[in-house]
Amino acid sequence: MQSYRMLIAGEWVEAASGAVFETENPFTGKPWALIPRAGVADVDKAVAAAQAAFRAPSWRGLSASARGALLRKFADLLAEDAERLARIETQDNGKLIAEMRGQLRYMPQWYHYFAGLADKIEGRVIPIDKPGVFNFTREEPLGVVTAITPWNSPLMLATWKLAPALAAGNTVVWKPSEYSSASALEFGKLFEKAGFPPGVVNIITGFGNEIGERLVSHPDVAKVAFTGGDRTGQGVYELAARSIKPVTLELGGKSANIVFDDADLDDAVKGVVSGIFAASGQTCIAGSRALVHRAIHDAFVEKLLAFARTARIGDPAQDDTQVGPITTKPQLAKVLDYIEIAKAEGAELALGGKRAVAAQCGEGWFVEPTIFTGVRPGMRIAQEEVFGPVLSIIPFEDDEEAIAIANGTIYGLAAGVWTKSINRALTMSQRLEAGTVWINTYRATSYMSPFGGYKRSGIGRESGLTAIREYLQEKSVWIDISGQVPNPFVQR
Ligand code: TXE
Repeated sequence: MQSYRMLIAGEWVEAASGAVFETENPFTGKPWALIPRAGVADVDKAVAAAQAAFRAPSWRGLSASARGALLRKFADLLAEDAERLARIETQDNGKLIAEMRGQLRYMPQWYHYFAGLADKIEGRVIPIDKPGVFNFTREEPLGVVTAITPWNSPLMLATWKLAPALAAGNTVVWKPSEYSSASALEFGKLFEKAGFPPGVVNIITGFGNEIGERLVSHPDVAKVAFTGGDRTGQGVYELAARSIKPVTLELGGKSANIVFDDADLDDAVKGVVSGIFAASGQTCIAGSRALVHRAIHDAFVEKLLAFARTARIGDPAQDDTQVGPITTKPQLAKVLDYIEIAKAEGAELALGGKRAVAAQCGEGWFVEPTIFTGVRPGMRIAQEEVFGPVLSIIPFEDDEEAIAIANGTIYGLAAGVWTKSINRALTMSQRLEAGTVWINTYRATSYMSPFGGYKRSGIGRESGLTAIREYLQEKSVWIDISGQVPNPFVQR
């Protein structure tokens, strides 16, 4: 079994306690590597290293352009190492190799984009209302940022945090999910190779319930950037509030993919399938509710079932596999539980509904692509995030009802709209309460476009121009140019 170490202050180290944990391959169900199990002492060491690096001239003294150059160098190394990292991630979290190759090919763009922004972070001169005074602003980094990331897209979701945080001049303590630490530790080697000073990026591995609290509440951590489940996110937010820390939170959803009666049904079928069965539904943007206009409901469902049945399930490391395993054992149990809940609520099972045990699934943690029809908006299966390949089809009568159902959850991460009408497309883009609305497409994201949630789906935005603001603070500088400091006892 392979043994990993974590990255603190530029050194590859074991946990102070020497403890390790096993990480498992979801396709074989077997452990394949040992990961350091950090404790509170390791958190403190990593934060101290990041704090020292933040203040050191080797980072603080770098010009913004030099910071950008480091990020570009990192992007190039990442591109060179893409295939290897893709394979490790597939082995550790069961994502399809085909998807991982796509992600890794695209990921360097985040570093290039934010490298380009690094030396365009500018303050303003304020035409202040007081005579004899010059006032300007500086945009400054926050300090030590902790990035806490989940297992569903380990490197990509970390990239969304690391690229802007570093471009803005912060230092980072990154804690990947305990279910997907290996690729993070491999990734860490590239920061070293690119020439980032020691301590600028630290990676500590371990369990959220053991070290999460210390990371979030540490007095020297200036900001928390978190992606994960909404309960955990709520706890992180409450804890961060106690020490008045800014947060960005990305907390999943129950996104609606709305198919109108004027849609191209073949396209809509592809969009709905990609929305829920890609990554076996383990994406925050999963289109887990298909809202379908009654006039086309039966025709749409027939086409959808026919297409969904063609999905090739199996070994995620094979190029032509289309549906891979569930990443974690608890998640497998959770998905199967929700299937039972849906049945008990009276939803009609139209496809799948079981743990997949086909020969090509081996001992892996697979769930059959599952589709429920006749789902009512108030059912738990239509309200709660399953995070698995389980689609709920909900019929609707008209546009108003579609909007009411789509907006009728606590979440607001994304929505899809399938229509040929430009009026309807624009109206929907305005009225849907979601941070991202896709029209006649689904799942598109880019380093250039802001991503984040409305309502309980989160706070703040990742990617795009606005993302770098999440990692900066504004300082106002006042300079007296009158040369006359007034008598403080005389009111002006
Ligand atoms: O996530 P957690 P889990 C949803 C999905 C899934 C559910 C649970 O519905 O079924 O969350 O998944 C760290 N303080 N999403 O349990 O716990 C943890 O170590 C600080 C949605 O895996 O949110 C990991 O690094 N950190 C989603 C990270 O939080 C703590 C992605 C996320 O784990 C902590 C994943 C604590 N007290 C799951 N406890 C999305 N938005 O895409 C845990 N962590």
